Amino acid sequence: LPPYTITYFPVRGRCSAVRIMLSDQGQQWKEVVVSLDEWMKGDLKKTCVFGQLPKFQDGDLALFQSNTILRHLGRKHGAYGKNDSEAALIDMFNDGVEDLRIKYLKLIYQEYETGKEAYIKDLPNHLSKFEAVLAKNKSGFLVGDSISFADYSLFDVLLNHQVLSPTCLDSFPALKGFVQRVSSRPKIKAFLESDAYKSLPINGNGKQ
Ligand code: 0HH
Repeated sequence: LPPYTITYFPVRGRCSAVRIMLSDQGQQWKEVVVSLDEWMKGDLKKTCVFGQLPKFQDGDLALFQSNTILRHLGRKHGAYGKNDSEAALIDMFNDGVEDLRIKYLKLIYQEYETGKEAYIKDLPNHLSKFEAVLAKNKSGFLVGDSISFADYSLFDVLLNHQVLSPTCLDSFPALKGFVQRVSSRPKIKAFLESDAYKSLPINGNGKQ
């Protein structure tokens, strides 16, 4: 029986990096898919610490907050740096990815029609920061010489942005190389090619 359970809506959304990470780490997990109708009944919401999904269960431990889930898996599976300094830098980059993710979600859910053009125009200002980090760290990862939960989150956000704007990485060779390398890790490649991944929309409102 897999020790992990993800309870979430039928989207990639805030679980995509978690699922990519679990796949790459060779883990199995159970999915509990919550329809919008089911959610609207309100019973599940009442049991969620912040009234939101995803929920992640590791045996008896129930976690909310997608970045908390990533950190927990980082600790358990050796994807949180090799010392406190690396862990702090990984936290920093993950928070940077979260800032970009929030901007992206605001565009998708609040101002897609009116804001897309300006968003894409401003995007290099954000991508260039991650480009500089990856260009400097020759290992190909954000921090140190092995993959961390922040890499999985950056990877997921970059995949979403390539759907939003297919050419957005063209002037960022380090980011392009990063996406290519992470995509071709065998377990990630298999997951990205699976129906479990492909059948889910990125977002809940049909925009991407
Ligand atoms: N900071 C939290 C985290 O990182 C944010 C969680 C959050 O925003 O975990 N949860 C949202 C769902 S994520 C939530 O629970 C966005 C996906 C929306 C999919 C909608 C359903 C589509 C069905 C096809 N929202 C519900 C709520 O707040 O009541």
